[in-house]
Amino acid sequence: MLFRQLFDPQSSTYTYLLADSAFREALLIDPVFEQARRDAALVDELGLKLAWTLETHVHADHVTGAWLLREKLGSRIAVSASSSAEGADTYLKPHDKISFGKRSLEARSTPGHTAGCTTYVLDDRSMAFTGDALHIRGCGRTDFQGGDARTLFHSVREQIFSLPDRCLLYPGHDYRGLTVTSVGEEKLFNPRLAESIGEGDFVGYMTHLGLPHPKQIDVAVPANLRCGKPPTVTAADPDWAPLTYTFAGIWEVQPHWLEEHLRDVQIVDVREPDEFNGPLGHVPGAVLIPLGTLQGKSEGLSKEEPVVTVCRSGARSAQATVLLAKAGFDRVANLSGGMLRWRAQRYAVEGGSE
Ligand SMILES: N[C@@H](CCC(=O)N[C@@H](CS)C(=O)NCC(=O)O)C(=O)O
Ligand SMILES: [Fe+2]
Repeated sequence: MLFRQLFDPQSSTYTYLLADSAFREALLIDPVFEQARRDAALVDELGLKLAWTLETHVHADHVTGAWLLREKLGSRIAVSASSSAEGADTYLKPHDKISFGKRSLEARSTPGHTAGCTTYVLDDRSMAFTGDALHIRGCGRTDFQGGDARTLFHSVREQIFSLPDRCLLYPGHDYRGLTVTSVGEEKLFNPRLAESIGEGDFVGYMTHLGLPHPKQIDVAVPANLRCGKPPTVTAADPDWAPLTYTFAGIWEVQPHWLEEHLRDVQIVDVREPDEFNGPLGHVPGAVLIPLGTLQGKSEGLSKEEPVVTVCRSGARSAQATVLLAKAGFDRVANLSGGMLRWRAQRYAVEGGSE
């Protein structure tokens, strides 16, 4: 099985990619709207087909990427039947299974943080994805969205602590940078829910958490009740060129497109002068602005025309797209493979040697 733990720093949310490596079929648990491009690029680069997105619950702090990923990749959306969300493809009931290749996850109902919370347990019970029912040495709050401390206490004790001690637990969030725990560990050390702690103590603890509401709650809950479908807009990818988005977070343009559109864009070569005038030559019409001087010199560029950045291999110019985006250029892409690929594919150059 292929497994990746992904993180959204804005909301401290974990998204999990699971795939059957032989069948190349994948699912994502709790994707985040703003990270959907990143997730789609990873799925693509790993040669996977995204079959499902699964939600552990209707989130109050971020918008799910489920709808956007279905638009991009044709994945199907699974949510709990008790979630009240509209627009999903499957509504899961307790103990339903979601398959990916020959592997599967079992949906266990673990309400308490919200009324529709679900924990997903891998077929061999080696891993479980608890959402906000159980965090590492903590748990989700119980003060909104049908939350209830007594209900959460029973969910954790009966549905999660009944798994083998060695079962690894992956939470929906961690606010301290911790990544994984296990059933055995939480039974001993969870300060709210360890086996030595009683139901009354837990309820007292949860009643006095005193947390402010999540900043995004008024946007996130209505959006998540539509599985992340925006009220009006559609997925707005840049359309000035057939760009690809890499998992590293960079928009790229292919050499064959640039060759046909040399006059429609500003080409910025970010190598050093001796490389620009050296044996590889440069793309016809390119202007030289070495990466180290780009921040000061980008005023000379127009924001009306898209910018394509170029370097030897595509690494420095990828960084240049980030700097230009920060400077307010909203149509910027990196030349994929840089001058090395440009030359290998025998496109025209100025200067350089054969
Ligand atoms: N400051 C965060 C708060 C996030 C929050 O309340 N998270 C929920 C999960 S959706 C929770 O249960 N937090 C538990 C905790 O912070 O201990 C925000 O504004 O988004
Ligand atoms: Fe939550």
